[in-house]
Amino acid sequence: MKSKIKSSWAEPYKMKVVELLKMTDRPQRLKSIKEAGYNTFLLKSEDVYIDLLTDSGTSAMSDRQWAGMMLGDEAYAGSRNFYHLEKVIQTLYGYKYIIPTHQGRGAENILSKALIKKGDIIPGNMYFTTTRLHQELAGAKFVDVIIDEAHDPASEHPFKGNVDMDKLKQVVEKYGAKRIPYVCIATSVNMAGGQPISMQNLKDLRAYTTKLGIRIIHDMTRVAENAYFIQQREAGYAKKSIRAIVKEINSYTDGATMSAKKDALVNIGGFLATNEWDVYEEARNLVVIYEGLHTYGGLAGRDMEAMAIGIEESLSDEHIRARIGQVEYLGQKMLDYGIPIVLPIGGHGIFVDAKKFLPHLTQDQFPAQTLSAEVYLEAGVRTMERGVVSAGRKSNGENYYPKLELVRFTIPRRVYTQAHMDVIAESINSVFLRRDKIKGLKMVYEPKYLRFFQARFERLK
Ligand code: PLI
Repeated sequence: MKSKIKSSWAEPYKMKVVELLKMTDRPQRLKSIKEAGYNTFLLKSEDVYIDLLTDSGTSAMSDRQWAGMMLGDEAYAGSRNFYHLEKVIQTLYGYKYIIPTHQGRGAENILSKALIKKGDIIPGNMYFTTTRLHQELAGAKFVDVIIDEAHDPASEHPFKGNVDMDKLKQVVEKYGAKRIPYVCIATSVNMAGGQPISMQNLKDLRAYTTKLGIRIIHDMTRVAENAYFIQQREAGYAKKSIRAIVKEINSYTDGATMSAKKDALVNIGGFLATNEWDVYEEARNLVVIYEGLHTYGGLAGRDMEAMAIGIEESLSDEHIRARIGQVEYLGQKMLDYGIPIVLPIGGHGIFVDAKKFLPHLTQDQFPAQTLSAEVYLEAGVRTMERGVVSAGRKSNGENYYPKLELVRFTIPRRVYTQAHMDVIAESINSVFLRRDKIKGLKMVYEPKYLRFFQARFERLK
């Protein structure tokens, strides 16, 4: 088969510092994965060769960001780095009021507490683990209104993150607009495989929700990556910059939560943003309970400085082209080997379809968890389950059985090389060649919340 690998995505940076990696052999890895209960979250990082667990907090910061950290103003209140960050967010993202938080879920907690009443409904373009849990803990029920194509790994719809407007209208008719404090919209929908939402869909959503007086809250964790896909795929955007597209996306929304650990190129940090004074006022009251004063929100001054600089760097067209170019390179190599992956290739990683990869396992035998453990065993590459384990249980105790049973190969930003991508593709291919002999897992320990982080498994005989 002729490969469609593009060769024009070279990085707009060079290396100044490197981190040495430990190489392991198979017996060591077998011991490590058994000790970790076949859960890659419980592996020690030093036992991992290429770490694709997440793109969260794993970016390499630039020399400008590191220099910025030396400019940290560690005052308890009113740090100058807060004002810098506030200005960057207002200017580049276009939101009015900003509250820093220690990371994304800190913002989700505060936002959910500020806006949700018991019995409320939150429609959204697919769930995210922490986001939905905070909505549920605040008393709401999440309803998925993403288009059906998002649940089909093989569908090549260019905007699988789109909201199905008919599904949303049905939710509004069923529950009434008064019970919907906001629609929760993620850009680059993580659980769907890093799939974008289109600008047209956002415009339609804005027009519809404005009529009903319903807010749109934007999970903008990977907004720059979404903007890249709009630039590449949506009519009228090819000549617009990532900066301009990001600002336009945000302009159709009323507020945002952000995990700056992804797009914004920092190892820790996040924020809550809103255009409404009342919401800001309530969130500013809450942040002092859960995070810290509203001018630091659980962060050091130096962290806010690194974030301000990272946000600017993340919106460069050259950066995002190289970033997604690398992900596409890996995805295309896997396709060349015949590995079943979610299509189109998403923004932050490659999502392997574990149901297709291991068709002899039922979902109760945790195909994605199993495959993730096997990939580690094969070559020390750490990935993450995004299937039935991540989906967790409903409030009535029943398991959610998501259609998507995926293993996520998430690519940290500015960290690994093209040769690393080759090793990753070769390792998954080696597992693919012996897939018929792979046995499933049983769960032997299940934590109460967000079980995928700490659950333990044993291999089925
Ligand atoms: O990990 P946090 O608390 O900074 O952010 C939570 C969070 C919110 N929204 C989205 C879309 C996320 O992807 C997200 C965190 N994601 C992680 C940790 C990931 O590995 O994908």
